[in-house]
Amino acid sequence: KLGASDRITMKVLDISQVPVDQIDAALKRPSQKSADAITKIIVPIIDNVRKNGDKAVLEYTHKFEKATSLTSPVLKAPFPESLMQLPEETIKAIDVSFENIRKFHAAQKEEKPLQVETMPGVVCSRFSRPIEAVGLYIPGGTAVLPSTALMLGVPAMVAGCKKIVFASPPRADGSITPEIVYVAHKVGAESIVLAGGAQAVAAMAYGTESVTKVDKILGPGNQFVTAAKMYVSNDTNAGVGIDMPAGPSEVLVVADKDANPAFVASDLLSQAEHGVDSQVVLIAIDLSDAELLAIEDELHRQATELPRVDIVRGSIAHSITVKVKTIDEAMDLSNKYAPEHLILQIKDADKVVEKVMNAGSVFIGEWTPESVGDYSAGVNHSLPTYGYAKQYSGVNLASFVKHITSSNLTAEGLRNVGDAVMQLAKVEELEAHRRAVSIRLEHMKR
Ligand code: HSO
Ligand code: ZN
Repeated sequence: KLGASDRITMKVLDISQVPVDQIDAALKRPSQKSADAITKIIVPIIDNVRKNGDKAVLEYTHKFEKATSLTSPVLKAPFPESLMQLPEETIKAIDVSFENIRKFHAAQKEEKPLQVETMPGVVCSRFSRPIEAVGLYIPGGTAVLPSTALMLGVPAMVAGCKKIVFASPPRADGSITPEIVYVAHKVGAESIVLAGGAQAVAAMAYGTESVTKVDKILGPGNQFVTAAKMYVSNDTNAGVGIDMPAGPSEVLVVADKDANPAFVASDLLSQAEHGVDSQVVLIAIDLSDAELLAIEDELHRQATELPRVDIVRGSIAHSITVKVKTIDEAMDLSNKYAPEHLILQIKDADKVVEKVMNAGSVFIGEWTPESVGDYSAGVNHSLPTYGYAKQYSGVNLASFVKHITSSNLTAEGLRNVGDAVMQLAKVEELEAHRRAVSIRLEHMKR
């Protein structure tokens, strides 16, 4: 029998009773290890991979993944059928999800270049081109995540990236999860780097004898992966971009009297089971004590039934419920928190979407659990965490392309805009700039 202290429950704060700074403090993300400490660990690894290539990558994989039988850090396409043997149901699930993700990301394609005539004869355009080589990091750790392979691989394929490189830590026997190999095959990946952590990031950033150098590295990972991504993206010798800083996964659920307590609890828990550092927040709008208790009871009951209950205990320990009176109070808090996932289990949820200012992805209404978006609806699950939803978008088609602009002027166009250019060049005292226009205007008069 469980004692009261074993009850899995979130701390409750009422905004009408607690000062704002206390609410803010409670909504702080669990703190991360100091950047300095992480950098000290990753820099030697990155340097070693950069200098010694495959040999260094293999050493780390032998050491950290215990995959001592591996003799090459890369698995090249075509991937043998034997490495993607899967149950029929799994193939079907991957195929359905693949197709929905493909459709939603294909719809983000800009059919034709954007073109605007800003003045008569002055035409400005913008067009996009795929990033040639992308490195997609699929984390290992406590769960295998073939869904992340889909979320990164499908848009890369739709965008038309020529070289798609996967990286994922192998299992101790040196193999890679067959689901990930199957997804790599479906998106046309050229190779899978059998490594994790900073060593995988470094291998893709600089290239090795067998790892293809990429132009951009995307995908979530632990603090070492994130720090390594930041580090290589700051190294002009690498010439590599990254998607966004990543932190532990999180969800914020807004629920009112209409919400089904079992649904609310299930959504909180599906995020809480990701890792002990995950954070879940419930904003309860005008719930009576009995209504809130119904959610808390459900949370405890469902949590104790989960195989990952121990992880859930960890994440629920730093998660909170905030009681508010109105939708506006709820949305103000949510926008301040800027959750990776925002779930609206409220009456007329679709009408509240216009109040959403900061969030990675929104799940609207009682029939939309976050897990549909995690896997199969078609939206991307690689999203900004840690409050970065204030300035970053989640992974989308644009993450895999560059936008290039062009200008095209006629003689009339140059006559129309030339004075402005020459005057500003004068102000900046850049005479060659001014002359590039004046020489042409004089030429026209001849
Ligand atoms: N909720 C996670 C994605 C995920 N869930 C993968 C299950 N598998 C971060 O958005
Ligand atoms: Zn998830």
